[in-house]
Amino acid sequence: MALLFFGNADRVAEWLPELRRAMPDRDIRVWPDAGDLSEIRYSLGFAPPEGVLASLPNLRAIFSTGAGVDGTLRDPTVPADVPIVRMVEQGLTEGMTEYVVMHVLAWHRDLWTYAGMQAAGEWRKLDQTLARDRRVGVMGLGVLGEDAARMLAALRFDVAGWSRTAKEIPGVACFAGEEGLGPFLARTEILVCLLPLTAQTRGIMDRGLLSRLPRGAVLVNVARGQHLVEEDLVALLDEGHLAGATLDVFREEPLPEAHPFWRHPKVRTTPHIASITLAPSASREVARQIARFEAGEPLENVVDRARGY
Ligand code: NDP
Ligand code: OXD
Repeated sequence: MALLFFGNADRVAEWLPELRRAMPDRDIRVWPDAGDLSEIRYSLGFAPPEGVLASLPNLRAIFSTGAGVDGTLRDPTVPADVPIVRMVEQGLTEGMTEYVVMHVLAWHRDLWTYAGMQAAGEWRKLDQTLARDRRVGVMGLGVLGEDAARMLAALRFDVAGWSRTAKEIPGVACFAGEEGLGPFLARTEILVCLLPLTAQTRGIMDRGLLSRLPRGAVLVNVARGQHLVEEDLVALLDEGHLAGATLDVFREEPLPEAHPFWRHPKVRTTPHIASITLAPSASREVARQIARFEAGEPLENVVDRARGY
């Protein structure tokens, strides 16, 4: 009943001791040293190499180290009858909310403008807006989006959210579906993207969608780089329709050296660290799920293959 872990050398060094601590009796193997493939019951990784999961004849569950499973699902050979479990873990949620709050506050309180003024030796006071008068919109009201929206609302921001199906979240104006998108965008000054990457959401943030934000709006993309048409964002920033962007995720990662985002004056980048799955707590979560599964209980946080998330 072995578990096969996928990751580069750094990830293996970080995760292996934690997996062994969380599941001391489990046979834990690291790809490509998988041994007898018929002994593998579980896999764990962010983007296992194409074809490998299909080569495991007795695989019972595929665990993702990420909340997003686009890395697993991009392999068309992943067996359709094996459940994929995405990572839902309190530390991952809290980390994301911290990042979102940090960047929303930074744009809201003109942190980057003041940083530029300090660099230029310029002493000048900008107008101040209170959070209650700042309209923030969160696209994706799932585990991460809802937590971030609630925390922003607790900080008194005027918060709205948009999701596929209708929601009710105290303190958050909820919009849903195609018909909800227009009014949601029209009232959003700071847009946070926390959608999963699916066939429906790939390229969703293009010129058409971003132009529906009010002039001077800001984007915080912490979901996936493929949600954004990067050239459209650069054009809208250069034209002045958008005032800035925080980008944690990119179409190509690592961000290529010559990419304009590195040096664009209105863009702040981080290297896909908005929230990092922490090996100790995530290993305990995988151990908990396997224990449930082997006790005959259903797995939690299973991906709906038809929806893609
Ligand atoms: P969930 O699956 O819990 O939530 C997804 C949300 O998106 C749901 O509210 C869902 O709507 C909504 N949604 C999906 N498709 C559509 C659509 N077509 N139109 C409108 N709404 C849609 O995901 P999580 O909150 O756990 O994670 C979100 C994403 O965050 C991950 O997929 C991953 O890509 C990214 N992420 C990034 C990290 C980073 O460090 N940068 C770290 C962790 C995650 P409904 O509720 O109606 O189903
Ligand atoms: C995730 C990520 O999906 O790290 O969890 O991006």
